[in-house]
Amino acid sequence: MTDFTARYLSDYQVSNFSIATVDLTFELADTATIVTSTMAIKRENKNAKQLVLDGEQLKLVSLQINQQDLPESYYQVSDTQLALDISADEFILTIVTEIDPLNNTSLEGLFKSGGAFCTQCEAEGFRRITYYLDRPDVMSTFSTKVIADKKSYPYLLSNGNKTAAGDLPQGKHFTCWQDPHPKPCYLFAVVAGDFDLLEGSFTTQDKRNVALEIFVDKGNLPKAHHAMASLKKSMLWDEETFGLVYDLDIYMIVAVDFFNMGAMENKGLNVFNSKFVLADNESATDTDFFNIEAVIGHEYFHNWTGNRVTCRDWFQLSLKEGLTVFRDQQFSADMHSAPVNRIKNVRLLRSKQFAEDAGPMAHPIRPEKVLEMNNFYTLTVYEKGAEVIRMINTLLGAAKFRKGMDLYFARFDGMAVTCDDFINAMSDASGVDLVLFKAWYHQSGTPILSVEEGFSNEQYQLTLTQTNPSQKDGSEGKALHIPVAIELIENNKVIRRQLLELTSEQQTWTFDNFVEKPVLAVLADFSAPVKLSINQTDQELATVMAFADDEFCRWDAGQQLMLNYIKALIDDSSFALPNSLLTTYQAIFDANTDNAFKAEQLSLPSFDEVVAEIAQVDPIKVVNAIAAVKLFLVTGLTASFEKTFIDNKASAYKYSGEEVGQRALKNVCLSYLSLLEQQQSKVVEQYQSSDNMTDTLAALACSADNNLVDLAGQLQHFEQKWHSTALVMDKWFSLAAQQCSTNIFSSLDRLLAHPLFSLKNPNRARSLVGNFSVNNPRYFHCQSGQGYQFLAEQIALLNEINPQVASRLITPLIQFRSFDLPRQKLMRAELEKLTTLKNLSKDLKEKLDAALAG
Ligand code: B3K
Ligand code: ZN
Repeated sequence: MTDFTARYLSDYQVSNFSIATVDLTFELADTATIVTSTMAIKRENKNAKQLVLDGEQLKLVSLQINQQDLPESYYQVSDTQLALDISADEFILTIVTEIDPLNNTSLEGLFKSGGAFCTQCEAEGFRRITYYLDRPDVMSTFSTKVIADKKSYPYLLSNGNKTAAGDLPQGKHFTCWQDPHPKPCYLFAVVAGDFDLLEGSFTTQDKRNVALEIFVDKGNLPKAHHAMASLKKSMLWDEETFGLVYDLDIYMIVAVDFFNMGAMENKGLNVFNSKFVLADNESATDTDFFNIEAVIGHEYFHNWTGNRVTCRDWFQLSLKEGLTVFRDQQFSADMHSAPVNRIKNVRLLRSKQFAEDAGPMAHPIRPEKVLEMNNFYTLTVYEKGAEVIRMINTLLGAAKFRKGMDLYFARFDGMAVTCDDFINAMSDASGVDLVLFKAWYHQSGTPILSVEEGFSNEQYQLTLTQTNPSQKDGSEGKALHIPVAIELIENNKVIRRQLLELTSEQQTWTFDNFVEKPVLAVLADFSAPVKLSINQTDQELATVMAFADDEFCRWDAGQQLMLNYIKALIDDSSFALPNSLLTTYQAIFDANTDNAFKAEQLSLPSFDEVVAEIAQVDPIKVVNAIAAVKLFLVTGLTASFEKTFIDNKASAYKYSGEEVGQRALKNVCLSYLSLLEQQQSKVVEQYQSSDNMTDTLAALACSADNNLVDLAGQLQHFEQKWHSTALVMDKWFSLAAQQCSTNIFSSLDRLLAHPLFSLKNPNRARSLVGNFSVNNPRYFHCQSGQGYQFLAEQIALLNEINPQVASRLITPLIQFRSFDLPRQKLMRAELEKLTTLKNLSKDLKEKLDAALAG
């Protein structure tokens, strides 16, 4: 019987016992791996009588205290715990457990991914390996011995440095590892397998040599070079930017095909979804190359923000995740175009995090109540968490922010701490008062920032008002400390730039000496994660688009303009779009800006971004309105789209900033042109002539989104060419699921039955099921409810196989309140059905309860 008791931040207590050292031995076998754990334990709280260890899905084989068997009357075992009555204050506890990695489809704890053994312990997976104090504030020194068949598993890896290795009878061998840095068990890892190994090295600023090793499936070595280069860039960047130097002699990355998320920062032994390691010019897109560098960076940066300084408890997750996302965003911005990266961050936040904040699972970046911790690796904790760190950076300025980071490490290196500890370090180092700012950590929901302007007697008045949504407990949302960066434009020139700090519900600023009312560019660089409510005329928006200094504002004004017209079309589908829009859009083509930025300017707000703006909207109206604006623009400006498309056809593929920008711009133009029948031959031609995955997929997406006649042939050709490359077949399943056709449901059935499809593989499940429900809105939201039913059926199956993946994929259904009442009813009905599942996981239970409450 699953335990559905929630845990609360307010219940935190320090551990009654500590574990100074852990020695682990793994005797690896498919269905019966034996784990021996020997721990040096000390009672820290004299009043604590029982030692209660966490453990799930374990077979207890034996139990010894100081090498003596413990009589059964001294301990109790349940489905989730091992409770021991021990009188000694310091003792050695030896526990032997048996586990079944082969049948572990949840991919938590020890499991098999393809032919390799690997582990995933964060958040609470270590308890599926052995009984332990599975909480991040219990930090111990780990040593590990791994034993396995030598032929099948030539590489036996764990955290830290290798201390011994040798052969054993019966074709087995062993390797021993010692990690000198005390760590919580969520950072523990073991991997065993037969890999190709790419070796490299990095010399630290203090002239130490670090061996870099990337392990990939046999035959994939040529695809690991970009990952290696990215790792070296990350190591150098962290030294140069934050003075943070790597602290072991070896850094290993293992790429596996079956993985619940992107990657995991285990100390000295990262495990990665192969999607974020493998790339070559033929099989990877520009986005893949970019993401690999970003995720390699993210995991590497965790070595300091996460591993050296970790979380006291899981409610503090954003301490390491928000901060590390901020760091990886800064890294990407330094490696590529800062404004384009910022735009991408904001698009993600607006399309996905705003929806989460408005939905039933809304939570502060530091949640207060959790049933299943894995449900809280969210866009809120990660992306909004990063925005909160960014606001601190904005309020302090870069130099003081760096001083704050230095103080944070000086105070807390080797410790498990809280978000408050972080903010206090920032405020102590800088002298900046962050008391009010702390509310960002305990308030959920997206603030609305309303802007009122006034002008009289050469004075410009700006009034900012913040409205914060009411909280889950019914309390009112309180005023937050919001940094609002603005520019004022007069005569097509920015003449004033200022950082305003809104610290109460409403404040007014007055600016003197203006001949006429200036044009406002607000939220420069998106200085706060808020929704903006502002009435600017088309003329003002066009001025901001053309003359603001801040690139984000220039881009955002264009988005605002388009959004206004998309909304008008949602209200009234016969609304006539004005020709002035064409003039404004033509100016984007004509401006002397870089291609990647232009590509972002030409891209309309996405389905999700529009949904986030309108209460209880009819999703089909959203799809139609966006399509109508797109058609209007391409019909009016065909020549510009066509010329830009042709001018940006690059020669042989190269992954470099300039070419990436060219391809992005060209492919945005193709996406517009593909709406016009007489232009559709361009799609076919690009598909046929492309030498790279970015252009191939762009062409395929045009075919799928417009259901072009060539789609079937293209998909077949693509499948023949790539059927044995797993990561590329994920793309194939995604595209096939995106087909905008009335036949989609029979296609989906065929895809589910495809020999290469399996719900057990998270990447596959996400490609097909996830992509259909997120990127095929016309059919996911079709009036019959078939789309919702399809998703719910797959979730029901995944509930048994892999609850974490099931719980991720359910997101579009639980956000039903964003849509009109008929859809709400249909989606709700599917959710209600899911509540009756046998063996309902905690992951789903938590979300279903939240969604169906009230
Ligand atoms: N810390 C891991 C995520 C673990 C997710 C557990 N469900 C990867 C990362 O954020 O870097
Ligand atoms: Zn992370």
